Amino acid sequence: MPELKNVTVIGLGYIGLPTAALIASRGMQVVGVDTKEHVVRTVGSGAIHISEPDLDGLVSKVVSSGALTTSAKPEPADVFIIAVPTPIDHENRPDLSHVDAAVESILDILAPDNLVILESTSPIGTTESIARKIGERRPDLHVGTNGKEGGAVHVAYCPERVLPGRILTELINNDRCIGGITPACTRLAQRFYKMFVRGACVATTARAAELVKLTENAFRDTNIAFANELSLICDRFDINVWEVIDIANRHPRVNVLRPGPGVGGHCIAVDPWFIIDSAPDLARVMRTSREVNNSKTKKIIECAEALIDDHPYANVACCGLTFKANVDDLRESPAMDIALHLAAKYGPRIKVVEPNLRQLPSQLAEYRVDFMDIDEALRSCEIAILLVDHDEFKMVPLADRRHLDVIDTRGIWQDMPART
Ligand code: SAJ
Repeated sequence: MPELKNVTVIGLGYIGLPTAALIASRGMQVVGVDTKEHVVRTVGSGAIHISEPDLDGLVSKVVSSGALTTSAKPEPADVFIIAVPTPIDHENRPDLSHVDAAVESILDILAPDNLVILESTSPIGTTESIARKIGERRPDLHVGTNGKEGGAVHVAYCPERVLPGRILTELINNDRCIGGITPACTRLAQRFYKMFVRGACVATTARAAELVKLTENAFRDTNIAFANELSLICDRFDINVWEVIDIANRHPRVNVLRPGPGVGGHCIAVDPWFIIDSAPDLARVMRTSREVNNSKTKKIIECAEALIDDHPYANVACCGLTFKANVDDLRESPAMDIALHLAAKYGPRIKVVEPNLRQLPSQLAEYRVDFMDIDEALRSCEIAILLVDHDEFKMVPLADRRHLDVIDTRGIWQDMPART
């Protein structure tokens, strides 16, 4: 049985770092690798460079015990986990350059019995192409199955599925989907994940596992698009969309998601393109959903401009910048796009409130907008564009916001009468 004691995790971002720390806390020796020098240094000193509940304590503990160390380049190990970004380019096509670089960086140090796992969201066929590359560049190694002398290199795909804000809990408790390029690879990867995952480790093929991950996020994107489309239909007929959803969801088989200012983050707004790019002629609902969700951001900008232009002397509070509630993550954030657009057009009349950031992001600073807390914004503004449903905003009582003209993109300031 191959050893699974030493692990190298390539990529110390939102997934790689919590994964490395969790594995290190389960008795394995882990080396975390990143191309960014400040990440290697920060994590190596026991601190963290991202914000995620309870991660700081765990990283500090495993670094001080010596179970987690960091390095700028991969070191020989029993298991290699690749958790690097897979963005899309300006034509919405998958950019796999970080995965390619990660594979390249381990080719020379791979040894018989190693297990290579890809966790990054990837187009169908990526794991098989990694196995092919290893086979071509290291003909001395048997990839996938044991050769005559034994000691294969095993290759598998196991997508991350955790929700930012709940990463450590979900890393342990969520079910995992594991697809090797051969059944032997799947079995070894299952053995590895069972060492730290409490959820089920469900076996499938590498290609199916790749599509499972893309399906999960494309499904959510499509469902959010339905809610966003419904919000536009309600606006046209002057019907409260939040009330419609609330009542429709009392049907036992209906669960409409929440409309918003568009879909953000590095996953839901990106991953459907991986399917659309692979099967453009078939993925029609998914493409339309992406378009609907993107167009919702433009619609909010238009509505905000119309309201602000109607009140030429009003100050405007942009409430929230992050891509979703109670995180500090600005990646692909529609709220940020809207605030930037309004700041560029209205300058110092725009006041920005973001309780999860310590200072105004530099892109906004150049427009001379003020950064303030929600209490000050309520005192100094006549208009509020509510962009993110942070807890701090939910707690604002009606009496403190009655004087405002509000565009509530998240439905948290609706104050609907009780109906039952
Ligand atoms: N959103 C809405 N309406 C909703 C739900 C979400 O507008 O009803 C918006 C959010 O405001 C945000 C975006 O969608 O802008 C995405 O937020 P999210 O909470 O739905 O998802 P993420 O991006 O934080 O995490 C997702 C999760 N995937 C699914 O729920 C299927 C997570 O489990 C994945 O691990 C993660 O993507 C990922 O890394 O792929």
